[in-house]
Amino acid sequence: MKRIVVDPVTRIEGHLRIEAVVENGVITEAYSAGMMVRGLELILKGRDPRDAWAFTQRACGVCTTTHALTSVRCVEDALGIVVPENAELIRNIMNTALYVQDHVVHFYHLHALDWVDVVSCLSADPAETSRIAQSISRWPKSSPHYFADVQNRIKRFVESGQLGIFANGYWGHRQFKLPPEVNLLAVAHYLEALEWQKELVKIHAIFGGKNPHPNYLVGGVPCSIHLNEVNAINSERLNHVGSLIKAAIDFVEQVYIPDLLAIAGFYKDWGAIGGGLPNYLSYGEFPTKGYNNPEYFKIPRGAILDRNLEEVHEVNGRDEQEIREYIKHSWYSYAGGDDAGLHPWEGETKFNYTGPKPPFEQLDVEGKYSWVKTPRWKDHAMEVGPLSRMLVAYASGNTEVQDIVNDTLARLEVPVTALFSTLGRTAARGLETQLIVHWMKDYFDHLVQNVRTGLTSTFTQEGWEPSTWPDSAQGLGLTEAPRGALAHFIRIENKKIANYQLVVPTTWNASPRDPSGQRSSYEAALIGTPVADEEQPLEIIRTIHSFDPCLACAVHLYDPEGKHIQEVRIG
Ligand code: NFE
Ligand code: MG
Repeated sequence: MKRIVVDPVTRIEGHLRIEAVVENGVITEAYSAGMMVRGLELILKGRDPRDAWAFTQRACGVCTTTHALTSVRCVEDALGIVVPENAELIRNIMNTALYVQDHVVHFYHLHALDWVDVVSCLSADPAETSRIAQSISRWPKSSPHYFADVQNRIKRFVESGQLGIFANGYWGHRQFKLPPEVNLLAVAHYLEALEWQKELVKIHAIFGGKNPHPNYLVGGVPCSIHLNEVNAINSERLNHVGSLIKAAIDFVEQVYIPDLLAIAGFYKDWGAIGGGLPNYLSYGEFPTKGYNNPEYFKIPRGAILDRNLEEVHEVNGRDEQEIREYIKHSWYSYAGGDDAGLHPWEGETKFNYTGPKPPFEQLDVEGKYSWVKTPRWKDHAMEVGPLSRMLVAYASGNTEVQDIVNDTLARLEVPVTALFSTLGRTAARGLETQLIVHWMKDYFDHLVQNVRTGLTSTFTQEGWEPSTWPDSAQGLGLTEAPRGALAHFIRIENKKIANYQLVVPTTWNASPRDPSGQRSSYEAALIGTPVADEEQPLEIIRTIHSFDPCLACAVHLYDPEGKHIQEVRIG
């Protein structure tokens, strides 16, 4: 049967190919394939474990810092290192800053144009846009004159025949539902968010020297605190961080969340589309009493099966029966054969490309068809990401999460089942941002309080010296990256890395089928999605983008020559 091919899916990181079978206007079958290959796990072998963060962080520039954080946690776990409280707080501030920036950028720059028709905003009445803006928010940039200016900028783009960054949308598609005035509002904020996000990440530069890819350190953080020292984290720098956090709270509360709710109100039907898998996994995140005490994390660790919010299952990444990766449909081979599943401490990375020479018409979905491995939790296919986190927190009885979720469902007048959907996934990302931006302030206030009382330590030397290490050790780093559950696994032999495996959020969500034929998140979520126009499969993009794909993370492997191995084809 003929398949719609979308390759590459754009407005994501990395190369993703989707093939979907459409019958009578509805998707009945779908395949997701990672079309790039890289090689971090091989590059890490034989290196000093204390350097692993710098290599793994290069997996991706979007969720920048998350792999470094996971890596230092993993190595510290292996070597029994416990970092000082200030280091945990600074890591939390950097991680929450990443979340807020990443989620806002996803909403406006990677996802909004699936719902917002840029060209339609040319026919908007700026005075009416201004009235709408002022009715949903007290954000100051909201005069008729301001929106008329934005409209003129877009008009000049369109008249020049060059839409620039807006060139490739399905403009005019009949599934765009917003009035021109709301489209104009969203486009104005798209442009503002671009400016704003580059300010926020200065937090990474202040604590980690730069962004993307700030510096990390096994044993703590690579910055010292001294209020009057020019080169340290001093009063001026702390004040700068404080003002960036304040601006972040304003932007999230006055721009992102009002826009999210306004746009969602026109797309409530997407609360019944794109649900996919009924299973949700969260490793938990944001330690309040240290990384080794997950019972005190702000977002809990746990798993939900069959959408049963009455029960949260315990998750143990060390149990070799729980997390396993399969390669039945991925271009790798295992010594134990194609049906084997390996816990990542025993993980293998051996390429085995069996597909035709690209470009090709169609994936061979009976055989291997992706560079992404297939992770499973107790052999269940699991969705990971903001929706999983909010559901696990909700079901675990976290009242902060329950309140914000219940309030939003009531405001949108949608049932609780609307969470299990494309709309629910996009809403969950916004709601967690609303919580996390305040947690960032809490961590910052706590850090300032510590410094005021003379507690300035940011690093421990305990366990740093290789002469103190055992002959062999293994460690596990669990993190919730913005896109979901992220794990690094290390085995150390004779002071060097013997094996290092990354099991990444997009690996869970974008993977091909497992040996028993179970679909992963993307493939499952597309089933039942309506497609109004097969030439312009906007609906496929909406559901896939709701996961915020990152194939660079998912296939953390480099082609040795660094060249493209896949011709790009738009289907
Ligand atoms: Ni490259 Fe990443 C995040 C990680 S992948 S973006 O968030 O880890 O899904
Ligand atoms: Mg991996």
